[in-house]
Amino acid sequence: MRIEQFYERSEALADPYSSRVDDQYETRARLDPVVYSDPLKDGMALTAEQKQAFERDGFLILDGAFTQDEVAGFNQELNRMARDSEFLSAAPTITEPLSGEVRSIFEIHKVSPVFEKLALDRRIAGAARDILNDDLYIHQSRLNYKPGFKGKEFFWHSDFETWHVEDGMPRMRAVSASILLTDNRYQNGPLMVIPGSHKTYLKCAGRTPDDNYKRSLKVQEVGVPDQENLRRMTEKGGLVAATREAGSLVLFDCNLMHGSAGNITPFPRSNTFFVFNAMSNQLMKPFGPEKARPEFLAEQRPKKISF
Ligand code: 6CS
Ligand code: FE
Repeated sequence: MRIEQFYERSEALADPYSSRVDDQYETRARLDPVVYSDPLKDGMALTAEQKQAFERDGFLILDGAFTQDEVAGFNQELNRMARDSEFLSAAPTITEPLSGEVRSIFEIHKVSPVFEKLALDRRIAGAARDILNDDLYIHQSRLNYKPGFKGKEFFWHSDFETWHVEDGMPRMRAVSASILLTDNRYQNGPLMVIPGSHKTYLKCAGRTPDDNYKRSLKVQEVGVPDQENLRRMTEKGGLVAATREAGSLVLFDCNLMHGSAGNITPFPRSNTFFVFNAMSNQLMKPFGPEKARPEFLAEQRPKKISF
């Protein structure tokens, strides 16, 4: 082994969550808590039982967290944005690999007052606070359209593996909140999760290509699990699809293995996502590539949110 490979490897060995440093997949125990507050005490938005369920499963689904009127307002904003070509050309958008249709819009909490207000709603930020038990900031937000007929899949992955390697998120103290804007049916590519998978960190094989985000947000090819580990995880934890009505809230741990199938039905499967990170878990330099990803994907100047 060349001396620089030795140091590269020894640096990687010093990082308990190193990934994409060689051609090996390896499962490691999670070193961080899941719920950082007292799971026996009710929080500001979640009961003790809900916190215990989140700790056990790595996710929690709150049916009907938002009323149909509120959902109608969110969809009005979604359609306004999707129809405004000037807005789309300025906003950080990612298009579908084949059709060119809008796949995701990022930083929706910065470009839309409606979604900024939603991100700070106590039903969402309060739940994140109950789990992370720290001052919070928004690491990333996005609107996934998954349009009818053409919405492509999001292959299995742990968000934390990407946020650690490519953004420099040090530990597992972040939570995603997804609000379903359309009915998520088993036919139109709902979010699928592997319960309990958040407790195992999967170090992935491969190397992060330069400017990986330009490809990974359309089709993720590195930082994705191998079939053997995926099979083992699903045999252990099963598979749950968040097939719920619009207005439901899905909270999931940063390291939960999740993905979603493509959408060939006429019904769009649109969800918003807000990722809350603990202020004590602010980004360092990426643990993988030298260059950090652009700010629309990973907040580099965190400001504590008040809600
Ligand atoms: O790379 C990321 O940050 C994004 N990629 C996926 C598939 N999920 C998390 C996040 O939005
Ligand atoms: Fe994800």
